[in-house]
Parts: sequence; structure tokens; C-alpha cells
Amino acid sequence: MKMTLATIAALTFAGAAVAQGVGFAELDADKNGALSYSEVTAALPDTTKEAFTAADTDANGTLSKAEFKAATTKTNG
Ligand SMILES: [Ca+2]
Ligand SMILES: [Ca+2]
Repeated sequence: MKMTLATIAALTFAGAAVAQGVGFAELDADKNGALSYSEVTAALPDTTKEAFTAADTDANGTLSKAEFKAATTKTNG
């Protein structure tokens, strides 16, 4: 697998979430089923815009549960 800088950034963000035991439900403060950048940074202040964008694979500005899971699964596996 080719590791781009964006991929590494996404894994760093997901790794931080896993390391802190923060799951999708904890991050989704308004419970709308998607994570905004501000919701992610509220729990994980070190998350860069680059990391968030890298995990947002459909580039719609929020992370779906599937996108979040994909990022954290890469970290675990
Ligand atoms: Ca939300
Ligand atoms: Ca998205």
C-alpha cells in the first residue's frame, strides 16, 4: 500500500481516537450521524484539517460512520 502524507495524517487522527478510546458516538456531539471538523477537534484538538480531509473520502465535509470506521480500521490493521 502506498502511504501518502494524507494517508498518514488520517491514520494519525484515527490512531489518536483509538488511543483515547473515543468512538464515533462520543465524537458526534449533535448526534446527526456525521462528524464535522469542529466535533472531531472538540475531542481531539490535535487533529489537523489535512487529517480530517484525508479521512473524508467522499469530500462532503463531514465524516460518516463508514468513513470514520475505515480510518480507524486502517490503524488497527
Ligand atoms: Ca455531528
Ligand atoms: Ca464524508
